[in-house]
Amino acid sequence: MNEKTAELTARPSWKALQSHRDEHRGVHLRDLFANDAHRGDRLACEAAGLYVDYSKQRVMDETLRLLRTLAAECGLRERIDAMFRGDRINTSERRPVLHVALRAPAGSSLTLDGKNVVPQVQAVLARMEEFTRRVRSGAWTGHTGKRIRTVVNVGIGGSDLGPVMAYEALRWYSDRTLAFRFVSNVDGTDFVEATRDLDAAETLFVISSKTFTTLETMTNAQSARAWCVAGLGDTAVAKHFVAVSTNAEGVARFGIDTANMFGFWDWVGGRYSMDSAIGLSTMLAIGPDHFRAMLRGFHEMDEHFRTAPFERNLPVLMGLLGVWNVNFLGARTVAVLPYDQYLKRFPAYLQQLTMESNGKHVTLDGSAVDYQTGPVYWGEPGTNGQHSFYQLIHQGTQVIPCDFIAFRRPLNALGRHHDLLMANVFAQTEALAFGKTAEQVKSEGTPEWLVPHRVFAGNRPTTTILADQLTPATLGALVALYEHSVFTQGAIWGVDSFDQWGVELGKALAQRIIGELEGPPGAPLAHDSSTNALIGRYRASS
Ligand code: G6Q
Repeated sequence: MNEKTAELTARPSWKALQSHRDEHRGVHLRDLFANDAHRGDRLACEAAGLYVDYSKQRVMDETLRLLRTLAAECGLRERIDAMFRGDRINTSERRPVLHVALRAPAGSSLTLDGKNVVPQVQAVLARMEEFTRRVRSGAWTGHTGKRIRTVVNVGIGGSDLGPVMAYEALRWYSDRTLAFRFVSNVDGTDFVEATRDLDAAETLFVISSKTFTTLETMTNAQSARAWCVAGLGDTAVAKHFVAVSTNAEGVARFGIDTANMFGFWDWVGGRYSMDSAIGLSTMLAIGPDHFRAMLRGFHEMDEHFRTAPFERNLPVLMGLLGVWNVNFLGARTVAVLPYDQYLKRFPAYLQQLTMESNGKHVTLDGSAVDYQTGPVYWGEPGTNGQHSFYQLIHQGTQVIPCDFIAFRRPLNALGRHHDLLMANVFAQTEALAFGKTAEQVKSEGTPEWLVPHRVFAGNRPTTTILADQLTPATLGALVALYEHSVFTQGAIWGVDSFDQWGVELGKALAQRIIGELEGPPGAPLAHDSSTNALIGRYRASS
């Protein structure tokens, strides 16, 4: 049993925030806007091409001041400096956390154990660029001399969600003569459906796995090799497989020439790796120049996070607002609502980034937390969500803070579509903040019995992130914004945002059960009665 309890809730600023919340419980966003004609401009901030309006969050100047005091008491400044300094801030894995080095410009310096890591990052980027140019120009051909038409990224978790999200997000910039598929699930359906209409002679597999030991990826990679060999013979593997990994030995053992391996380092966490070599499929899709532009967007946000005062530091503000909503207003989930079809996988990507990072029950020193940590993130692109779950956000019984993400200019201008899309963004945040009172409903001639159903309480917190257009640089800045706001929250909650021990137990139990499913049919089982019965039924059917 865990003896120690975390100190956060005993901090003076935490207590001050609780009293502040209790004192202003009855204050509605309607009042806050009525009392400050400039609130909408004042509580907004811009950096790296992202305009963030947080005026529709349930905060006052005093709330923000107290949140900044909390950040100071929790040592946020020191934590940021420690990350950029290459300290081993991922303490439970004893690793530094240096994804910011992945987007540091050539010629700059970020040192780890006295060594500048930027040159090695740039060297891998240069190799990725060279390979990308060869594939895109047709200089790299398959085993039979045909050019590559389809790239299949095989990976899972951080080695899948970033690549697939970025590919979808930047599809507009992609080379349409190349097709991209993503295989992650160990469910054979994923592989079979992804490859059923492909010609092996024109297909390139990118096996993306930091460790090169992950069960799902290794299983899919073996199936991919068998599929390729069945079509083209044993000697074809060299021209149809490349690897992205930190494990050169594992790559070689699998049969991929390490000359066709793109490396990265143990200081890049899986969910923070889409801008490392794990982004090879992204670079193949959008080309080296757009990839570099994406890195510049990331870097601009990194610099903003590192240097801007907390009053106008976007990741810090968003992180602190998240803490306010979760720990003081009782929010348990956050909805991420991109009003851009290209960002359809962004909520899924953010789910891993936020929930694997901050879904923790102990602090860095192993003390049990007595407060909520990471909330559940979920979402769908607008306007689709409006016709399904928005009902609960507007009139349900729980506070669901929402992040709306939108762009001033569309990538696909089509008639009135963009005006209609954007009208919905603005309308939703307005409706959620201000609602509709019973008096307003009655004044519209609504029959008395229907009035309660048509009332909107309002006071539902939202943030709107508005950028000019969805570009590679904007995507980089947007991802970095969330990465660093997750970091900010982790620093307040005192957790290790860079480990993921919670995924281990299920993996280990599955290893044992695999043996039981594939072993002798009648072998005795020693699980609980439920697990025994389920395995028994499965074995009986196979
Ligand atoms: C992310 C996690 C996890 C990881 C996958 C894939 O932060 O560590 O999602 O990315 O388990 O791991 P490999 O890249 O090693 O196959």
